[in-house]
This record gives sequence, C-alpha cells and structure tokens, in this order.
Amino acid sequence: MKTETPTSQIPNNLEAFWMPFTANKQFKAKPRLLVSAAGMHYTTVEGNRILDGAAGLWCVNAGHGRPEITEAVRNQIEKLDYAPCFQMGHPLVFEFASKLTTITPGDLNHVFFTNSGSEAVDSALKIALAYQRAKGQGTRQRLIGRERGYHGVGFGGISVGGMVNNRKAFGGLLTGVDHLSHTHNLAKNAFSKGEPKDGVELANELERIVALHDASNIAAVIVEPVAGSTGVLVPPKGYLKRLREICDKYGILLIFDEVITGFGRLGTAFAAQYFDVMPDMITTAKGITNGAFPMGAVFVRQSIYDTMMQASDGASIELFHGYTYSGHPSACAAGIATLGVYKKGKIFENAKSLAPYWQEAAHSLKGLPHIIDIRNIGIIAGIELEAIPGKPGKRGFQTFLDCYEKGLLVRASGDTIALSPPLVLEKQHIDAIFNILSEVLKKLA
Ligand code: PXG
Repeated sequence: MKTETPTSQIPNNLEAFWMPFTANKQFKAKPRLLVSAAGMHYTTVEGNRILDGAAGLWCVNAGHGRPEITEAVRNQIEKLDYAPCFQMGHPLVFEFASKLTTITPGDLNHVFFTNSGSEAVDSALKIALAYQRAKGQGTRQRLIGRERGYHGVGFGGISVGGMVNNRKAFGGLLTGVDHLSHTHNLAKNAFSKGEPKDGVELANELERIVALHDASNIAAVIVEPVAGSTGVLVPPKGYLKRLREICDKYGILLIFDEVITGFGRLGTAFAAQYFDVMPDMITTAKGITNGAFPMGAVFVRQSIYDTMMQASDGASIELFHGYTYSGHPSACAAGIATLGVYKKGKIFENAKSLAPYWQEAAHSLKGLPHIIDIRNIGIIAGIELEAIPGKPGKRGFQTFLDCYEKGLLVRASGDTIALSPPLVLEKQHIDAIFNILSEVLKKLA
C-alpha cells in the first residue's frame, strides 16, 4: 500500500510541476522560489528581497499585496464562491463590466470576460469572424497578425502571432492567416526615445495583403500597440494611425492586443488613448485584476455588439462562445477593487509623470558593454544586448540570472532585457533598477 506523505514534509520535490515557458531541468537544478511580496518587492525562499522590475509578468501594476484587493476577494469567496454566467448571472459581473467601460476609449462599451490574455485573443478573433458573418459578409474569414507578435498560446493566438518558437512545434495552425512585417529596425531606429521615426510605411503592407486576397475575404487585423514579449518594440510614429486608416478603407476590423499595455502601462488607461487610435476591439488581462486573480476581457465597440444582437431573433444565443469561469465572482471582486486602487492611488498618473525620468534613466545605460539598443515608452524599457555568436539568448538569460542574484527581477526575451515595474514606483526604484542592471552589464562576459 502506498503511504501518504504530508505535502509539508516532502523535501523540496520540484519534479511533478511541469513549468510553463521554462527550461525545467535547468530550473529544478537551481530553483528560484518566491514566497511573498509587498509593494515593489518580492521575498525569496532564502529571505532575500527582490525589486520587481517586471511587475510579476507585466501584471502587478498597482504593486504587490494591495489590502483592498485581498479583502474584496476574501469577502466575495465567502459570500458567493461561484455562479455561472451562462443563462444566469450575478450582480458583480454586470457592475464590473459597467465600471470598465468608464475607462475604455470611445464606444468600446461592451465587455466579454475570459480568464487569460490567450483566451481574450481567441475570443476576439472568434467575435471578429462571427460579426462579419452576422453583417452578411461571411466571406471575410482571413485574419492578419504580425511577425514577432505575441498573442498568447491558444491556437488562434499562435496562428496570428509571429514568434517562431511558439509556433514551430504545433503543426498546421489556423489557415487563412497572413502576417505584416515586424517594425524592428536597428539600422535606422536604434536608441530612439519613445516612438521611432522610421517605419510608418510598414503599415502599407496591409494594402499589399488586401491586393492579394481582396478585402472581401479579410475579417480583422490584430497587433500589439507596443509589442512586449518579443522584446519591447515601440511602433514607429504614425504607424498605428496608418493601420487604422487602411482598415477603415477596406472594412477590416482592427484589434489591439493590450494585455501588457492596458491599465496604465503607458500612463493612460489603454495604449489606444496614448496613440489616439481607436481600435474596434481591445484584448486585455493581467492588470485587470492587478495579477491577483486570473481574468481577461475583450472590449467591443457598440456597432459590433449591435450587429450581433440585431442578427439574432431575440430569443437565441447570439454568440456560441464562453468559459465556465467567464465573469467569475472572485475575479470580478478583484477587478472592481483593482480599478478602485488605480483611481484612488492615481496610479496611471504616476506612470505618466515618471515616464520622462524613466526614459532618461534607461538611456543613461548607453555605452555600457554589449548594449546595441535601448528603447522605451511609458514605464517600459527594452535593453537589447548583442547576442553571443551562435548562442542567441544566452547573454540575456545570464543578465536575468545575475540581476536576480543582485536583488532585481527583470525579463529576458532572447537578448533583450525587458523592464516593466509596478506603476506605483518612485524615482528611487528607477535609480535602483538601472544601477543594478548597469553593475551587472559591466561585469557580464
Ligand atoms: N497577448 C499579449 C500581448 C501578451 O503579452 C498574452 C496575450 C497572453 O496572455 P496570458 O494571460 O494567456 O498569458 C500576453 C501574455 C513576457 C511575458 O515575459 C508576456 C506574457 C506572458 C508571459 C511572459 O514578456 N504576455
């Protein structure tokens, strides 16, 4: 008979958990475990404090351990642990959706809830197809993404996404997908502060794709306004506006994937407001609950929602799509509390007012060993290091490890170090982040 061992007595057994997006064997040989967090810092299992230069994974925008959020979730789980949103509802999900529409741009005033960014992306792509069909344009089935795009890990998301490692092992993917070129251009735009000046013409590739397939076959374009996971790619000046113009010209929907840019990262609620470009849908997650509870959402324009409602006879289901946990009560409680914290703490405003200081601090690293580019926008920076010949990603990963040893959490995307700390940061945190990074880079092989 198998004897049960109380979990608390299992000595450091890391085997069972198959870690996502991780070199499992490497990690398990030398683990990095975080046990608590407050404000701008994590604490490791060894008791070391780590300054969070990544807001977890771009999600803890209001800083760690906000008591308002903890309390809201605790109360909600006691009161109503779960309620279905299929043919049923609960008050908080309606309240949260309404509250969200007070900060979304323009008439993006309908909210479809999911549990993650990946699900938000797949939901938005499905809504785009269903909308075109409901509008009597059912031939519009093609979806257009962009090289180096990251739209999560669902089959829809990896199909429109453009990061080769996320696609290559997974077969044929969705058919009917095209990709715009990415906008990264070191030769012309290295060390740009904010939006780079070169590259608006890359948006014209959409015209080329329209000429190839005809607009009557194209449903939607999806892009990250600022690409994060691929190593921080800021859009060239005028690029997003140009995309919008071409989409309007041909009746193509424009979806902004704002999973990382949403909820204050650029100093505005959404990147759409920062760039003054109105998409037809926004996908979001992460900062929607400050990372404290899994949740994602798609914000949808009035005209899309209306078309879907009008196409139905009033008694049938308009969209055959949804998740068991769409609008989970605890997620809604976390989200409502999070919006309150953002507002009361003027957290988006803090990001906006510190962005110039952040920019100068990031660019002060110019000239340090290995750095071939520094890019920034809002409270995001990407420090691109020259790859070690034949070993792409190695230098970036070593930088991540060395920063962690010195008490700073950064993300390495290949050889680009991505920085995106909680938006409650102060100047002293900015100084600390770039001081540690600079120390590490000076010693790096
Ligand atoms: N879209 C975008 C733009 C994202 O950045 C997703 C969709 C997927 O979200 P979920 O919740 O399904 O993971 C993301 C996720 C990184 C990093 O290091 C970024 C993400 C996730 C993990 C790591 O840059 N973004």
